[in-house]
Amino acid sequence: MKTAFKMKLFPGMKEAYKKRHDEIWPELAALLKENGVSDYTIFLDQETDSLFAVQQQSGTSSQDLGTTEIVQKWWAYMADIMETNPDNSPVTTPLVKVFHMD
Ligand code: RM4
Repeated sequence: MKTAFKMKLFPGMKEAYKKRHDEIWPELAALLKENGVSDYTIFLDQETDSLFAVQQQSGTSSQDLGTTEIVQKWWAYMADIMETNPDNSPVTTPLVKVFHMD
């Protein structure tokens, strides 16, 4: 199942965000894959600093893994450049699919 959600980057943090994701921790990538997350892409709207994430998930969403230590460390690592909740999880808004074409 393909799902999408948006997050919010702090202004001027595009390069930092991209660099950190270009260098995503192998253990985080492995955890995502082990939990059935694939084809996971994040786009940035440079006008609004909104981040749009799209993922293929078999059950668990990438955002459901916050009980794991590696995701908690990643969220803490990212918290200085994006909007987060008190637990460092990204502020996310689920997006509604309105069109799909294979
Ligand atoms: C994002 C955010 C998400 C995480 C991805 C890998 O910046 O932290 O929660 O799933 O990175």
